[in-house]
Amino acid sequence: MIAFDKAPSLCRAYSRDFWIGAAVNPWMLQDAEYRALILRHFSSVTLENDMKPERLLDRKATLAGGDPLRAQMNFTLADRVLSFAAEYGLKVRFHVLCWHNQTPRWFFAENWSDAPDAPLASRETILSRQENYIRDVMTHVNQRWADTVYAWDVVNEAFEPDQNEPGLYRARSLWYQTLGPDFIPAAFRAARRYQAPGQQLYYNDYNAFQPEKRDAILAALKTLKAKSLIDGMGMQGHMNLDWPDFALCEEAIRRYAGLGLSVQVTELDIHCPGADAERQAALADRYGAYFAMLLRLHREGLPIGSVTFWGVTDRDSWLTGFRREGSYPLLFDGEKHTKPAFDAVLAQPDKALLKD
Ligand code: 9MR
Repeated sequence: MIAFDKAPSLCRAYSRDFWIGAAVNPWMLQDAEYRALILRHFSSVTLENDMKPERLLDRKATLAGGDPLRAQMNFTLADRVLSFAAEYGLKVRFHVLCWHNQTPRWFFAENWSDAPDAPLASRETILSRQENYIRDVMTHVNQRWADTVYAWDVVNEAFEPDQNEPGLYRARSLWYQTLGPDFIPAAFRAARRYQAPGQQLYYNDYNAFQPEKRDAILAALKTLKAKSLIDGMGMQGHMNLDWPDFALCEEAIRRYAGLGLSVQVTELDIHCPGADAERQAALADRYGAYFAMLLRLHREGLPIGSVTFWGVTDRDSWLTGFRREGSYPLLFDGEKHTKPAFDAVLAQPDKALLKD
C-alpha cells in the first residue's frame, strides 16, 4: 500500500498491450491529487455520467429552439473534460449516445412534453430526433476533439433476457417502444455518417458473457457487421469475487472477436464487500487472473484495445453507494494508496512476458 505517486505507472506497464482507462467525473479534474493520479496511471478516460443524454440535453433550450425534431444540448462539462484530455494526451471513450436509462422521457414525448403520461412521439419523429441528436453531438465533439475520442458507445444495454421479449430486446426501453429493434441499426447508421476517421463504433452491455444474452447480442451484431455499421463490442465487466467464471468471459470475447469486431472492457469493477486483508487478497487474486486472461488473449492476437475501470478509487466507485453492505472494488483505496489488487494487475504484463 503506497501513495499513488510512488507506484509505477499502470498504463505504462500495459503500453504494449492495451490502453488502461478509468471512468472519471469533471470534479476530479479540479482536484490536484485526482488529476495527478489519473494522468500517472491511466491513458484513457470515460466520463462516468456527463456525456449521457440526460446530462447533455437541455429542455429549456430545446423548447426555446422551437424545432419538434431537434433537441438542444449543453456541452459545458463534457467540453471541459475533452479539452483537459486533449491537453494532456489522454484518449476518451464517449459514453453514451443511445441508452434507455439516463435519457429523459421528454426526449421521446410529443412536443417535448415532460408530463409523466404525455403521449410518445411518432416513429418518424423519433427517427429524426435520434439522427439529429447523434449528428449534433458527434459533430460538436469532432469539431475540436476528433483525435481525442477513439470510441463511441453508440448503443448501450439493449438486451435483457429477463423480459422474455423475442430477440431478448429490452422491452421497457423507450427506444424500443418507439422504434422497435430498428433503433439499433438506425443509431449505427447515423454514427457512421458523423464519426471521424479512426474512431470506432461500439455496442456496449453488462453480463455480455452470459450465454443467452451473448447469443442475442451476437445475432444483432452479426447483422450490423455484415453492413459494416459496427467496429467493436464493449463488455462492461461489473463482476463479483466469485462470479462469473472467467472461462465464460473468454468464450464471449472469442465469439465477439470472431465476428471481426474489436473488444474493449469498458466498465471493469469487482464488487468486494470488505476492506479487510483477506477479502482484499481475494480481490487481488481475481483481478490478477482476469488480466492474465486478457493478456493471454491479446498476445494470441485477439483485438482487445482498452480496459477501463469504472471509477478511480474505492471512495468514488458507484458500487459504494449501490451496495448496501459497502464495496471496496478498485485498485486504489480512499486515500489514493495502491491496494494489493493494484500490485496484482501491475505484475501481469511481466508475468505474461515470461510465458511468451
Ligand atoms: O456509475 C454510474 C452512476 O454514477 C449512475 O448513477 C448510474 C445511473 O444509471 O450509471 C452508472 O454507470 C452505469 C453505466 O453508465 C452503464 N453501465 C452500468 C453502470 C453502473 O450502473
